[in-house]
Amino acid sequence: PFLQNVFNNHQFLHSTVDTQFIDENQELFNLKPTQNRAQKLLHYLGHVMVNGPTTPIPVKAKPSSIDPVIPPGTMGDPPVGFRDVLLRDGPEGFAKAVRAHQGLLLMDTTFRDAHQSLLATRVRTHDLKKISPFVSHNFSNLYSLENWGGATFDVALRFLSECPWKRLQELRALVPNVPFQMLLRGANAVGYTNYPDNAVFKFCEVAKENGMDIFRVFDSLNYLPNMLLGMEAAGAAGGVVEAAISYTGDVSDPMRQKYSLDYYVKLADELVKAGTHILCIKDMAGLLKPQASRLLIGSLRDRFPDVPIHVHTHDTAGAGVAAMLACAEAGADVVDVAVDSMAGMTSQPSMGAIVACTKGTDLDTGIALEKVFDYSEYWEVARGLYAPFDCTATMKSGNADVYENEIPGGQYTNLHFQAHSMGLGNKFKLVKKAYVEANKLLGDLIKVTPSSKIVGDLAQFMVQNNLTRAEVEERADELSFPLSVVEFLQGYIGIPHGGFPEPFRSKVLKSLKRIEGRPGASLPPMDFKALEEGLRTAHGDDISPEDVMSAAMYPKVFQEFKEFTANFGPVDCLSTRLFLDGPKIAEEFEVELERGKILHIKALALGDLNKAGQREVFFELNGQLRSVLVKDTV
Ligand code: 3PY
Ligand code: ZN
Repeated sequence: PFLQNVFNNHQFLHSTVDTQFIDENQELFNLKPTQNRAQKLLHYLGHVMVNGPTTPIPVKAKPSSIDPVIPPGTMGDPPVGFRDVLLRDGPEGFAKAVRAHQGLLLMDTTFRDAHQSLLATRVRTHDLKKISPFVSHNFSNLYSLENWGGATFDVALRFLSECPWKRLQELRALVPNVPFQMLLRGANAVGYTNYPDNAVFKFCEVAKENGMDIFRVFDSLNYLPNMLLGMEAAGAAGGVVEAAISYTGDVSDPMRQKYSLDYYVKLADELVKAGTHILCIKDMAGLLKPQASRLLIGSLRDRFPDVPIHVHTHDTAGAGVAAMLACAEAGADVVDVAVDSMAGMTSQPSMGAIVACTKGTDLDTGIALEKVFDYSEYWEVARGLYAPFDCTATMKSGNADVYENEIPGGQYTNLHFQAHSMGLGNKFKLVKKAYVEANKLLGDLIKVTPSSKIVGDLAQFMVQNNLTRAEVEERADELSFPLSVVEFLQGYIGIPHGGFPEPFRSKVLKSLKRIEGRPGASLPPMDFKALEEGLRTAHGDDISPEDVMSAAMYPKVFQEFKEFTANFGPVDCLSTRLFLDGPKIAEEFEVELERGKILHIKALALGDLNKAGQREVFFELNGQLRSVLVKDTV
C-alpha cells in the first residue's frame, strides 16, 4: 500500500502549509528509518541532478559510465597473511618475521597514496570495498595495504561526505589477513598543524581499535621530538611503529651536503634507539636515484642488520622501478608499489613491473603476475569513474625536473592542476621555479605535508606578486606573507634541520611570538569530554568516539559533514557515477542502503523552476511515485 507521509504529501512539498499542519497531520510524520533514509537519498540525487556535483571538480570531464568488474578468485576463506603473524606474535614478532622473510615484500599503496597522487584523493569507499575481497584472497603475502591516513581522512569527510572511520571498519571486515597501514603526520596526526599531545595519542588509540595495524610516522621537518611523540602514540596504542625519515636532496651528490648520508644515518640511529619496529625511508618526491639507493640503504642495512627496512618513493621522474630494485638489492625488506593502472607518474612505481623484474630471482615477491593483471584491470576501469579528478587530463608524463624542484608527488599534481585552472597551464615551469626559490628562502627544507604546503604557499605568493627571491629577502619586513609561512617561522610545526633562516626570520617576525622546542609541549591538552558534549548539543546523541576524533582533527569540516548527512543521509551507498553526477532521466538503478535493503529507483523527470527558485524532481522508488523539491542554485 502507498504509505502517506510528509515526503509525498503534495501540500507539504509545495510549502503551502503552516505550523498547524504538523498538529493536524501527526500521522504523516511517522517515518520508518529506512523510509527516511530513502527520502534523503532521493533528495541528494535530486540535488545533484539540479545543481551538479557536491564536490569541487578540477577537470571538465564526466565519470565514465562503464562499471569495473570484480575479477574472480574470492571463494572461501582468504589465505593466512602477515596480519595473522602480527595478531599472534605482536609488533616485535611481526618485525622479526618480516626481516626473516626470503624475497622482497611489497606494500600496496593503491588504496591511499596512489589516488592521493593521481586522483586528488577522491577514491570512495564504495570502490575500495568492491575489490577488497580480491586483494585479501590474492595478495595475502603483501607486507601491508596502505589504505588510510595522509590526506584521505580530510578528503573523505570534506569532499566525499564519508566517515573515514567507517571506511576503515568496512575494509577491515573485508580484509582480515593483510596488515593495514596508515600515514601519520607525527604530531600533526592527519592534519596540517601540530595538535595537543593527547589528541595524537587518542587518535592512534581509536585508529588501532578500528583496525589499523601499522603506523608510518613522519615529521615534515624530520624534527626528532615530533617524530618521537608520534612513535610513542602509535606504540602506546599497540600499533606497529614504522618511523619514517623523509628523504630530500641527493646523498650520491657530493655537492649537496645539507642532507648528507651522515645526516640520514644519524637520524636513523635515533629512531632505532627509540625502538621503532620498522625503519622507513620516505622518499615523498621520488628523488632517490639508484646510486643513492645503494649508498643509503646499503649503509642502513650494514648498521642495523636486524631492523626491517621499508622504502617509499614516487615515480615522478620515471626512475621509481630502478630505484626500488636498487633498494631491494641493497637490503631493503619492503618497497612500495601501486597496481599498474594506478602507478607511475606522481604515484608509486608499478607493482607488475616489480613483480615481473624480480620473478625467479632471490627477490621474488611470490605474487602471481596474472592476479596483478586482474587487479589492474579493475582499477583501470574504476579510474574512469574519477575522470573529473584525474591528473592525466592535463599532465601527460612524469618529469625529471623533480630532481631540481623536489616537489612531493601529491603536491606536484595539485600544483599542476592549480596552474591549469588559473590559466597558467603554459607557466607551470614558472611555478616550479618559484618553488625552488621559496625553498631556498626558507633555508632548504625537507618538503612534505605540511612543510611542502608552506613552501608552495610562498611560491604562489612570489608568482602572484611577481617577486624574486632577492626582492623577498630585501623586503621581508614589509611584505604580508601567507599565514602558513609566518607560523612556520614562529615555530608552529617544529624546528628545521640547520635552524631557521636568518636574517629572513627576524625580519618577518619582528616582535611576533616564537615557540621554543616542540610545539605540542606548550599546547594545552584537548578536552575531549567538553568536545563530546558540544557535539551532542549540536548534533544530537548519535555521537561516537570516532566522531569525537573527527571533530578533534577537523572541527568545521566535521560540522559540515554532519549537516550534510542530516540533509542527505549517508551517500556512500551510491555508485561513484551516481554520487558525482546523479542519474540520467529515465535511468533505473538499485541502491543497497544497507545489507539486504535494496532500493529500486528510477529518475522520472525534472520540474520547471518555481517562484521560490526550486525544482521538483520526480522519482519512482520501489514502484511508488516520489518527488523532492530542490533549490536551484546554478
Ligand atoms: C601526506 O602527508 O599525505 C603524504 O602523502 C606525504 O607524503
Ligand atoms: Zn607518498
